[in-house]
Amino acid sequence: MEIVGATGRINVQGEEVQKLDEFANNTLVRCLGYRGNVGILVSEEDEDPHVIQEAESGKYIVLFDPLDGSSNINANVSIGTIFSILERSSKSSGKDVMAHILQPGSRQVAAGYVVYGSSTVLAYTAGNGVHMFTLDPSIGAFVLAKENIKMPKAARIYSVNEAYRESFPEGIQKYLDWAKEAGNYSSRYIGSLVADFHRTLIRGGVFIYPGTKKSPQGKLRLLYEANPLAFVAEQAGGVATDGERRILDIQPKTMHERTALIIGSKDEVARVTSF
Ligand code: AFP
Repeated sequence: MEIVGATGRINVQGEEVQKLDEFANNTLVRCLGYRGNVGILVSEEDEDPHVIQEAESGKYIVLFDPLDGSSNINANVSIGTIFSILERSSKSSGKDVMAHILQPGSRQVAAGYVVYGSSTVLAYTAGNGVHMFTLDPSIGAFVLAKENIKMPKAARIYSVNEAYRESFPEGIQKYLDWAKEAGNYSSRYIGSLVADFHRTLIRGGVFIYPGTKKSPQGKLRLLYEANPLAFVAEQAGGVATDGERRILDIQPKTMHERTALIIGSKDEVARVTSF
């Protein structure tokens, strides 16, 4: 039980750090740090990047949320790991670490996530479709479960924390009113982005986390939450926007930048943004 519970520390995002957050972060930093081709690591848990190699050999940058949805750990609800992989920018010098990190999501070479749920599932894209694997603990390996996953083009499911409704932008409030009036929608909200997104990938619908009064820019992080999921969504035929811009086109200004996120089935995202 040493591994469950809070550490008593508050992270760079102002959130309570769980022991499992630290464990996941240390494991990823240690394992990725050994790989000769990884030059820079960016983690939700760490204020500064880990620069492993400035030399040309460390050509990849791995950005990750080591344990997304960690406030759900104690309730045994699905949580996960989200990752984005960039290549060092050829336009910048080897030593300009931030220039390599602050690239738009359209430059990701691969991205994906792992959900620790009723089974452990890995979904990833390297720009040629989305592929899903299931962990087989008896052999200690991920086994291909489904190739080329496509997100349903439309589905009447919305996923949003409606407790914040009054502080949502007017268009989102109008969409929610319209969906209720329509009478044939389901609401699903886990509170772990990675699990809410995975359901949206499989079942369709839309996940919405707009700007609120408390977090005017949105709560979710652009570089290691919105970008990787947007890449996966688009590769599966879905859409991801901040309400105005395609997520993958946003030029990041800071490493832990937040964004509003509307992501999911093509038709449903279009409907949300039409109000
Ligand atoms: P934690 O990792 O601190 O639990 O945050 C999870 C998260 O960033 C994301 O996974 C959820 O979608 C979102 O927060 C839920 O936020 P609300 O509790 O504000 O709905």
